[in-house]
Amino acid sequence: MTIKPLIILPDPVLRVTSEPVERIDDAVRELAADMLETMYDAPGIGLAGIQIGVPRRILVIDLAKDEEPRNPLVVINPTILSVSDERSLYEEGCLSIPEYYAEVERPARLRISFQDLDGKTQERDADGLLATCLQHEIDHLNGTLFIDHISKLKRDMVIRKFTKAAKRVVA
Ligand code: GNR
Ligand code: NI
Repeated sequence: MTIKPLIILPDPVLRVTSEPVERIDDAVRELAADMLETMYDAPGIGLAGIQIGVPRRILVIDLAKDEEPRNPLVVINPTILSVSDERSLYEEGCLSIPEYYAEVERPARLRISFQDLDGKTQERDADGLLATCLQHEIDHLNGTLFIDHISKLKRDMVIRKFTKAAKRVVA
């Protein structure tokens, strides 16, 4: 298991559409383990493959609190089957946009189908923070970031700030 470097805004890799995981083999299980270790180290509650530069449709989530036992969820090739009309508002952050937070409105509940690490197809209903996190991660698989759901003014501001910061690092 390895902690991988995170891809940070405005890296264009974050805009890539990830491809399906074709075969759930040991390499995919190792990728999932690396993603979980990277997420726990950050620390974060979710991570998509593209955030460590792997353009595959895989995401990991763990919503367990610090004092609770770990509860990792690995989601491969997810499909959103349905979403609720009801919306919910959460203050979101992203490991690829460090220390920036903004409220995002999304469907409050959804039902997804996905493959697990054994290659078995599962269905799952989610609400609350899990629903928000799943949608945030599935967005990453499609090259979408949470700042795409806020006002253009705020989005342009944060992109400009991170673009300037990236230029300072190179200089
Ligand atoms: O760690 C994370 N916290 C978070 C908080 C609210 C809504 C979504 C998230 S996901 C984020 C980790 C991340 O960037 N996943 O892609
Ligand atoms: Ni994110």
